[in-house]
Amino acid sequence: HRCRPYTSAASASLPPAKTGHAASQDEKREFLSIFPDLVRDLTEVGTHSDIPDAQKWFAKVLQYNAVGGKMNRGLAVSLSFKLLATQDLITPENIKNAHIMGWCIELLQSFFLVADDIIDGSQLRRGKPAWYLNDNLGPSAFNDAILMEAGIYKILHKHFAHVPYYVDMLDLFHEMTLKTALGQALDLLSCPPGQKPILKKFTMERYNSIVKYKTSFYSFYLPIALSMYMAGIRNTDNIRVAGITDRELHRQARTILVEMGQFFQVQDDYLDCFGDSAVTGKIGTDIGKGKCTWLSVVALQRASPSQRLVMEEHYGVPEEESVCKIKGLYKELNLPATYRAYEESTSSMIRTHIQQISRGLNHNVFFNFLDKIHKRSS
Ligand code: DMA
Ligand code: MG
Ligand code: MG
Ligand code: MG
Repeated sequence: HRCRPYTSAASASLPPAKTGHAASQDEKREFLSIFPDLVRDLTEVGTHSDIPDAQKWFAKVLQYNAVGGKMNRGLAVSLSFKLLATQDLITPENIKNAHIMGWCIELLQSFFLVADDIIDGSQLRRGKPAWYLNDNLGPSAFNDAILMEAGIYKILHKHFAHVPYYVDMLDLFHEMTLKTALGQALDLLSCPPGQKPILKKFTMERYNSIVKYKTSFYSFYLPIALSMYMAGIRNTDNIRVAGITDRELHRQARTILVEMGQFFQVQDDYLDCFGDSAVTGKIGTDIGKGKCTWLSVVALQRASPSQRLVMEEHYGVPEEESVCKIKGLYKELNLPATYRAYEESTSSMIRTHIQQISRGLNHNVFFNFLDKIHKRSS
């Protein structure tokens, strides 16, 4: 019964568009305040009480890994829901449900980050040692990533098993997880372990596919799609009182959000090399690991034959000296200035695209999300 093609009631008679805003301190506090309840759902619900050691460990994993980020993804669900839903649906209970969904995205993110840091050999995450390095956990951190992923479905079942869009929601989480993992696979295929990165594969087309899959879907489409499902809540007679399960609206939202995600990952790549660790809370590894990044792709597009040789020789070599050579080359090729120009032109292009999408979707959902990432330094 999923994704029934409704004609959107919202576009037929349009109320004045709400403008919305970035998350206020109060909203962040409110979002954070329900986290302990979710940890309790996962660790003290009476199930698994015969294995208290594992439950205690799970709580510790959640505490260390799920909090401390910017929470952009998690907060986006309620911010967007408030813009999309009719006023009667914006109740404290529904806002809380949006926050719970938001935390499920944060758990998905934490699951991927714990794994990503192991894979990428990163030292720092959110200003703390990456989980696998904390207390010398090493490979056993891998199971903790699985714990967090499994936690998502426990929470969704507890809070949403009765809602009409439960199956849509589960499908969406599963689909986003698969897409992200495929993106991570593609990311890794550019730099096979024990080999030099395959620079001839470093095209902009390939890069765009990697980041579309590994970043855009779960970071941008997932929160907005969930808020769209929620805004489609039915009344007690199961009549849809306002709703956005419309396939065409989802397609339009996805197109714009994928673009935004690509923009976001270009920023992530830039910050990996040129960002301030004190602000990003992480230490870059892309050059040493030989990742197919926006910087490496643009560098290869612009490199003279001798500069290409520098890339062939030093890209993907983790030693400090090689990493410095590559950073020097990036500067020689003026990549910081190119990046600033890219940031300006891409954000204004995304703005134009937002203006072109259906009026059935409040454009401020997208403008607000874009405002949050434009010119970011962390
Ligand atoms: C991250 O790509 C993608 C996922 C799915 C975690 P990345 O390795 O560039 O992220 P980060 O810079 O945060 O390690
Ligand atoms: Mg990484
Ligand atoms: Mg990675
Ligand atoms: Mg990165």
